[in-house]
Amino acid sequence: MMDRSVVIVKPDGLQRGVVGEIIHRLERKGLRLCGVKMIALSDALLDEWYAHHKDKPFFPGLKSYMKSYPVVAMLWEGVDGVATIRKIIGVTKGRDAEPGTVRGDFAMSQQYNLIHASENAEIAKREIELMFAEDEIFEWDKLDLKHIYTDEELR
Ligand code: 3AN
Repeated sequence: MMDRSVVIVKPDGLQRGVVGEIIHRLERKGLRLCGVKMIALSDALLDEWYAHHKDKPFFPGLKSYMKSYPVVAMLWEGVDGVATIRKIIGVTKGRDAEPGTVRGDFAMSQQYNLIHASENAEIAKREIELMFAEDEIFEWDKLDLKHIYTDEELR
């Protein structure tokens, strides 16, 4: 089934100049870009976004890091897109992430790990509502889908 993941190139990703690299990897994979914008994250949004981390000792630092520079927020879609993109980004700690993943190839830190992607389909739905207005999401006919998936996979 097609699903959508919110991908954020975090402030360190912007500073490290990997925005294009990340878009390139997701594009090449065959995923469809449904939205993209640069945004300065607000306190209110971050409180909701990272509600599950609000009692963690690293929460204040995480928030100020996410507000330190703008981020690039994107919406990507594919069959099992959420799970596929989690594999592409690698595990949270850059030092542990497999080579070949975004974090494995470009990150060392547990906090400065360049990229966010929705953890599962349910969280993705909440993140899409938080991050994108309806008119920022684009349904467009990706003409090579028939070469990326079989008809059965697209059903
Ligand atoms: P992921 O981004 O891999 O889903 P989460 O949801 O556990 O990881 O954490 C969200 C963000 O919080 C991470 N991307 C990272 O920036 C930061 N973070 C997570 N764990 C730690 C930690 N132990 N120390 C500092 N920052 C952390």
